[in-house]
Amino acid sequence: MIDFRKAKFVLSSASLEGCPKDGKKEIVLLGRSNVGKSTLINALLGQGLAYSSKTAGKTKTLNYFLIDNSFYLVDAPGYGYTAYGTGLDTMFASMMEDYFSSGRAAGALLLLDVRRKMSEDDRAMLSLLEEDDVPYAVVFTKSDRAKQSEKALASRQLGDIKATKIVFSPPKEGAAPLRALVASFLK
Ligand SMILES: Nc1nc2c(ncn2[C@@H]2O[C@H](COP(=O)(O)OP(=O)(O)O)[C@@H](O)[C@H]2O)c(=O)[nH]1
Ligand SMILES: [Mg+2]
Repeated sequence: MIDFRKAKFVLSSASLEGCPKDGKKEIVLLGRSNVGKSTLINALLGQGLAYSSKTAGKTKTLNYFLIDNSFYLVDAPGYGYTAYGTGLDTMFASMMEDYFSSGRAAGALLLLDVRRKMSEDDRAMLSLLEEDDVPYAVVFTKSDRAKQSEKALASRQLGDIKATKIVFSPPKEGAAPLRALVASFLK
């Protein structure tokens, strides 16, 4: 059993060269700014770690949290607020392309706001995951604010996308389903 409460912030890096080299598995969290990534990390870890180590401003870094001395949770920079409003900015896009093609990610959680339509950026992220065969799950956030009909619509938007697993967050049962999801990528 992984003890998610045994967690610490390790480093932030704007390039693959600066990422840990100890070969521990990594689970990466992806999603637009404000989708609820930090909130999800804190729920998983049962503590407020993600806020305190949040990098300020426009710094686009991969933020590494070591969990139970066994694997990394990686908080990827939020996208969606670029200089031109739409489209992944090129620095960020190429960092994520390098990241996924490096094979570092044992799994990914793509966070989508249950009440919003998927953006171009969300779809670009999905394409990267599919191209590099990264196992991933979709986590619909803010489902406590959504009606049942909105949830149904959100799932349908995914259409034929291959995500094997879909979770609505925050689930009534708390963090357990999310932790199980993360653990499933570490087998
Ligand atoms: N109601 C509700 N609010 C949420 C949820 N997740 C995040 N939020 C709120 O959405 C805002 C952005 O969340 P944050 O975790 O900082 O997003 P990030 O930019 O993706 O890291 C904050 O005000 C959170 O309190 C959720 O599941 N339900
Ligand atoms: Mg955040």
